[in-house]
Amino acid sequence: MANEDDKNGNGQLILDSRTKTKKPSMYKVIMLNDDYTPMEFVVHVLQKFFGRSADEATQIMLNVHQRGVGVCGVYSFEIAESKAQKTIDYARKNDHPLQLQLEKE
Ligand code: TYC
Repeated sequence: MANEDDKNGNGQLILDSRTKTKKPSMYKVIMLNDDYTPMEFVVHVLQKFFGRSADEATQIMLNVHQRGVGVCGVYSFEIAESKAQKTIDYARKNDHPLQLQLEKE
């Protein structure tokens, strides 16, 4: 709370220069390759849960397929966790083993 010590001669509030505001950490949602999830399903979830266009989703899916991992997107922790969990739940409901992980930036 501000008190008289926090004000200058004109009664204006002086903000403490030591007061630090930290930006929230960002998290990558990483998608892992597997041998069973169909390519079309991966493209579909990248569009449905990560707002990717058909072209972007196809490119990300092919990267994961060829290199083993790929980035679906970067979000605050809560959003990243929610998107990863919804995607995994949806994959399980459709009997696919698709796996995702969070990685702090
Ligand atoms: N490797 C899978 C296949 O050949 C496709 C795939 C791509 C699966 C990306 C998972 O995260 C993944 N059907």
